[in-house]
Formats: sequence, C-alpha cells, structure tokens
Amino acid sequence: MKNELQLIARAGSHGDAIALRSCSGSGEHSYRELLDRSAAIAAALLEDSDDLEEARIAFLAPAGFDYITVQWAIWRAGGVAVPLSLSATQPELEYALADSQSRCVIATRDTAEKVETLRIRMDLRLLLIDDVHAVGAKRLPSVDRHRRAMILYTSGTTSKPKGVVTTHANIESQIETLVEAWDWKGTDCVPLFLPLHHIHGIINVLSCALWSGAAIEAFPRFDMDIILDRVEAGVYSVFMAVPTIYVKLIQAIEALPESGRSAKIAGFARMRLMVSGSAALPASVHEKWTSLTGQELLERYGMTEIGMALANPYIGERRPGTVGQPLPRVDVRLKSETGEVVTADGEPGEIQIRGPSVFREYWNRPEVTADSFDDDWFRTGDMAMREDGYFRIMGRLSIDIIKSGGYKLSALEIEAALLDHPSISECAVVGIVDDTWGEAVAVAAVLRESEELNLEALRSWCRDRLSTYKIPKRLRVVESLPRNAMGKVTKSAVRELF
Ligand code: MLC
Ligand code: AMP
Repeated sequence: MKNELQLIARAGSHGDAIALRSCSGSGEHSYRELLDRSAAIAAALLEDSDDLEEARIAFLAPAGFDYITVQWAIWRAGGVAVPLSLSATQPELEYALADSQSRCVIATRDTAEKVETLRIRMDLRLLLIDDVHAVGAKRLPSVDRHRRAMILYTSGTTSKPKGVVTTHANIESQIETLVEAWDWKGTDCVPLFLPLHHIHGIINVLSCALWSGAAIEAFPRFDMDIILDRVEAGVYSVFMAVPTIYVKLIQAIEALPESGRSAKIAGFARMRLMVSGSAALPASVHEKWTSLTGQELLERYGMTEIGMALANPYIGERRPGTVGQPLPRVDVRLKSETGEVVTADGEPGEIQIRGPSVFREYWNRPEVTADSFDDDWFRTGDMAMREDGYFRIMGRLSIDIIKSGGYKLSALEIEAALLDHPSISECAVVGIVDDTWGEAVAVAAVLRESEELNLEALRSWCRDRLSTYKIPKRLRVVESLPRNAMGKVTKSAVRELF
C-alpha cells in the first residue's frame, strides 16, 4: 500500500516502540497500534470513496490515542484535519465548523455531546470513534505532500479567527526543522499537556516526538500535581511549555515544603532540554528557573502561519530576553517602517519569514492571504531588533492582538461578543501586563442609560459565549471611551485606565 506521508512511513519503522503512555489509565500504545487503528478509522471515514479529496474533517478528542489516530486517519484518507478546541463554546465551535465547511465531525463518546446540537442543525455526519471497528484492509489513497493537510484557527487583526491552511510538506518541514535543531531521538520522552488545536502542542510536542520514535505521556490538561509527580519520577527528557506554565511551576515548587522540593527539582535538572515559547519569557522568569533547577530554558519564537522561526541554540549561549537566531530552513529578515531591510544591530523592523514551513493560505480568504505577504515573505506583525546576532522581540504592530497564557486573542473578537451584552453600549478591549498570564484581558465599557454592570456578572454572562481565556479579568465602567481628534478610540489611553 503506497502512502507518501513521511510521518506515517516513519511510524512503520518505529514498529513496536512505545509511542504513547496515557496518564488516564488506558495504558501504553505502540507505533504499530497507531498505524492499525488509524487505518481502520480512515476506512470508516472513506466509506465507499477512494479519497476524501481534501474534504475538511473536524474532530474533538482529548490528547491521547484517539486524537492521534483520528488525525492520522484523516490524513491517510486524503482529508484536511480541523482540530476543534475542547474549551470552545457553542458559538466558537459553530464558527469553526461553518468557516472550514467541514462535512463531518469525529468525536468520542465523551465529547460527542458538545457537538450534538450543532451536528443536527448543520446537517453534519458524526463519526463516533468508539463505534469504529476494523473490518479488513481497505486500500488507502496515495496523498501528495503538497496537498492541504490541516486548518488551525488563529485570531488576528480581523474580528473573527482565520483558518491557517498548511500542506503536508509545510508540516514535514516544520517538524524536520525542530528535530534537527533540538536533536530529537527515539529515546526521548515528553509530557503533552498543551491544547491540541494549536501549533505548539501539535507540531513542537506531538508531531516531533512521533516523527522521532519517541514516547509521549498525554494529559487531558495541565495538571500541576500529576505532572510534578511524573517529573520527580524522572521519566521525561524533554519539556515544552508556555511562559505562564513556568511561572506557575515556580510558584508551585516554592510553595512545597523543603523536604518535597529537591526530588522534583532533580527531575527537572536531569532533562536534556526545556523549551519556552508562544509568548515572551520575562528574563526574570528565565533567571529564576535557572537558579531553581539549574536548567537554562531555551526560548524560541514561532507562529501558526510559519512554524518555529527563531530559537536560542541547543548547544551554545542561551540569552535571557532574546529568541536567538534563525532555525534551519527558515529565512528571516527585518523590514523597517519605511520599507527597508534592516541590517544594522539595534534597529527595529517587522519580522518577515520565508521558507518551506510557511503556510499555504488563509482558508477562503485570498485577499487577506495576499495582504499578509511582502513578495514571498510572510509579514508576522511582530517587531524585533538584532543584538549581536540574537533577535529580541519588541512587541506587535497591532495593539488589538493580545497574548494571554500563550493564547493569541483578538481584542476585536472579544469586543464584538461584549457588544451583544444588553447593558453595554460601547466597549474597548485591551491587553494589560500580568505577571502570570503575560497579558490579561481588560475591558472599558460605556453602559446604556440606567444600566449597571460588575465584573462577576459580566464574566458569568461571557461563559456561554467565549472560551475562559478570552473572558475579561478586569472591567472599568466609563462615561465615554478615550478618542483621538478623528473620533477613533485610542487603545493606549484605554490601557492607562487600568
Ligand atoms: C485561564 N484563566 C485565566 C486565563 N486562562 N485568567 C486570565 N487569563 C487567562 N489567559 C483562569 C480561569 O478563568 C480560571 O479561573 C483559572 O485560570 C484556571 O483556568 P484553567 O483553564 O484551568 O487554567 P489552566 O489549566 O491553569 O491553564 C493555564 C495554561 C493554559 C497555561 C495551562 O492557558 C494553556 O494551556 N495555555 C497554552 C496555550 C497554547 O498552547 N498556546 C500556543 C498557541 S501556538 P477561576 O477563577 O475560574 O479559577 C503559538 C505559536 C508558538 O503561540 O509560537 O507556539
Ligand atoms: P499564534 O498566532 O497563536 O501562533 O501566536 C504567534 C505569536 O506568538 C507570534 O506572532 C508572537 O507574537 C508570539 N510569540 C511566540 N513566541 C514568542 C516569544 N518567544 N516571544 C514573544 N512572542 C512570542
């Protein structure tokens, strides 16, 4: 049976090695089991057809055997995988299903409830993983690596999230870059606790490990106590997380009695690699982690559209507060406000990226796709400067993009949701500095006449509409929003209100 997808071909060579250890008690799974099960699900997806021909297949599964085998099944059947967020609300799920034009959704018995109403309303096929039984071998299509493979939803400067489309070739390149740079091996073991609808968890952790024949321990969410116990047990060689998690780990370790600390610290100290990314790692957190565990975190910079682009070296000096140098296969340039390519140290410019890892398009948005390129360079919207060969991120071009707990949020999307609140007539959402979350969502709101609103009531109203991390942490009720001479809301002045 011919199938060119390298992740699948490589899994064949990893054979009986352990790919996955589940912390939920469902045991261990080998690479061979992943292959057999994903072939059975692919056959069930295909039914009588030979190839899904890039049909979008959405799926909702926690990290673990079901997630991996469904993702591989969609790819092996020639479909485009659309992983849904387990923490999404009904309106958020509906948006992803409708925008991606998914025709089928795959769920487990536990997650099916979340999509049941939408499935009926949107007339989608539901495939329950638990009901798929192997029924003899079916010939799977040969999938060209330049075909579309995945759509990930990312927030940005438009009010609704955009679907970032990557091909199999893009994904393979994103993986190979990291496997080479960070020396992934079959003997590695990594915990997987990041959400699996974003690139950090999907590529940097899950796919790099499976490509290399390594073992993954999967957690349904970041569970501090269990993860610290496993770290103490010394099972992990590699650890990847967002800065918020390192802040929380420092707090948790410092809160332990002296007697309970050293074994956990030893577990971190013996790992060969600990990486931070998805948001700025404050130099103070980097230094604190080193003084606590002896580990120097490797900070890197990436984005859903480009994979990972810049990183401190695996071997060599890791500089706190910087994101290092271009990774293998990635071209990086800085473009100044006046349109010149910046070559001098200390001069700011927008980070622009070129190379085989760069995504193919925003789904169904050709104009937005065209606008986000400068010739063949992708415009990231992030500003940086070079310092003696190392890049330092200086911030984002748009104040409307917020990074909180490693999640990218659109202030405009949150504002649009809040404007549906019966008491709110106008509002402005901003990100404010927060020691744990990097940035926290804050809203200044003008209320309708004789209405009242407090933070608790607003947060509870938001719960059915916005994922937890998008719900405002701070509220200021104001008479009017600060505006400039043109009448446009000045977000920098809104920030000053908090
Ligand atoms: C949760 N809470 C927040 C919050 N998120 N408060 C403020 N800001 C936020 N962003 C609050 C909840 O309301 C709740 O409060 C409490 O924290 C616990 O919620 P939780 O959902 O259980 O949080 P927790 O599990 O601790 O989540 C923290 C986390 C999670 C850091 C593990 O945010 C996470 O997994 N982040 C990673 C996201 C990610 O993978 N990003 C990568 C994108 S790709 P209460 O009061 O109800 O207790 C990318 C490209 C690249 O960026 O370069 O990698
Ligand atoms: P996302 O769109 O969710 O993929 O998030 C990508 C964004 O995260 C980038 O455009 C940056 O703004 C931010 N980011 C990722 N890594 C870092 C880092 N190490 N330092 C600062 N910002 C980062």
